[in-house]
Amino acid sequence: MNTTPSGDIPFYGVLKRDISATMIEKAVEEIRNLGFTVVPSGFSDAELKIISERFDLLRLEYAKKFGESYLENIDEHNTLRLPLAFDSCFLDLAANSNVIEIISKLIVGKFILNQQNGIINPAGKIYNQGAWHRDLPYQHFVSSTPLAINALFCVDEFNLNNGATHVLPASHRQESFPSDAYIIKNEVQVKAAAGSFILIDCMAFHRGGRNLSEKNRRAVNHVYTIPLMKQQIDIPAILSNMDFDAKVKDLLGFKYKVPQSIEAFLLSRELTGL
Ligand SMILES: O=C(O)CCC(=O)C(=O)O
Repeated sequence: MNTTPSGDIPFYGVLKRDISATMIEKAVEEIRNLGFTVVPSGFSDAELKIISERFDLLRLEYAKKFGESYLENIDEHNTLRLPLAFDSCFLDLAANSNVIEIISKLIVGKFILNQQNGIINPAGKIYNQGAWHRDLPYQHFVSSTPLAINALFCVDEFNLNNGATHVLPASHRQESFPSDAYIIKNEVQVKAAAGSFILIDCMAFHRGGRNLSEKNRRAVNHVYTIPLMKQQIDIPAILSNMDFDAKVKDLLGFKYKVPQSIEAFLLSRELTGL
């Protein structure tokens, strides 16, 4: 009989074994197998307070810029598109070192930030993320390694009362959306502290829960994908007159802009070898 190094899990007949010692490795193992996990962001309480305040300020600024009733008419009133374009504190979320380290172990090769959205699960109201979906919607394939990962930053605590995210474990490993009975039996609701990230393989089915509390439940989602997938909004174009270090530029997709001509394509080959 064999046992783990700590000696408490007996097994036999095992030739292959996954070993996860660090927080990062444990998170990677859970996402690979179950399709989701929760990790701390490492932000201090003071930093969290700033993010929370800036989120509320941005919501006001955003509604003023795009028009509250227009946003409501197109069901965009509970979503803030690309917050990092308005306030650099949201870039710190997108570039969080725990998230980046985990994703770099999951997605083989390069990855980029595909999208960032401030999301509000409104108290006592219908939520536009409240129906089951994949973050690569309309897709029904199974891949041996993840092509896209969602990192959902909890600005507020996620609990059973305010609509913590429902996830269907291991559903990134099956092509079709399962039956009602299967979902009801197997779904789990993911509780998470304010300041943590819920990481979900984008092919795992999930949905926001019903917010039964009296306060809106705020979060910032990030989808990271292989560069082959187009960004939701052209991030390099929006941020073209801002300066970032090389790593952040790569993450934001500056290297992967669609060349506007054959000459531009050839130049990008010359510069990046891609
Ligand atoms: O708000 C939630 O709990 C889920 C969010 C979600 O479904 C998404 O970001 O794709």
